[in-house]
Amino acid sequence: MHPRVQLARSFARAAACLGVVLVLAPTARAEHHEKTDPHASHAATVVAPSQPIPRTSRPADAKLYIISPTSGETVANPVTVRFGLAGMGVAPAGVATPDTGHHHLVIDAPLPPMDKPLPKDDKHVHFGGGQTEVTMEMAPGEHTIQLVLGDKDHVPHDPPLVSEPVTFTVR
Ligand SMILES: [Cu+2]
Repeated sequence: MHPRVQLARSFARAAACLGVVLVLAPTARAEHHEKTDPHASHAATVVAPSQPIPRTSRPADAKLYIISPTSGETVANPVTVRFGLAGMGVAPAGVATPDTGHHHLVIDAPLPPMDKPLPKDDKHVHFGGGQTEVTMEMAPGEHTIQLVLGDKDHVPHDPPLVSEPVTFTVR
């Protein structure tokens, strides 16, 4: 019994080593082919692409808009931005209800890519709780804001639902 247990253990250890080798081998082979064989390199690209992120469809006639402030307006701090959505509903992040999404405010930044989760930082603010307005302090001067609706995973819908940008001044 005792030697058999030892044998089984060393087999398991060998299998574990083999497993590591098997996992690493395809990568090493792909790198090798990339350098030596252009056809194999192309095949490797097709086999292992970055998977497209699933997108959520939405009603074609939905509208996203900024109720206030309005373009050209001058406002005082704190600034309240009100979000408008028609033809769809607001749902918190993580909730998979058809034809819903949550608001994202892009502040003084270009629109981010529409085929991946929206960034989350000072210029890309998520309202994952289902909020429909925000009140915030903004630096005096001109600002441009834009709304993007995101699905439960913070990914813009297909097609993306984006508001017109609004440029206003904070005094
Ligand atoms: Cu989000």
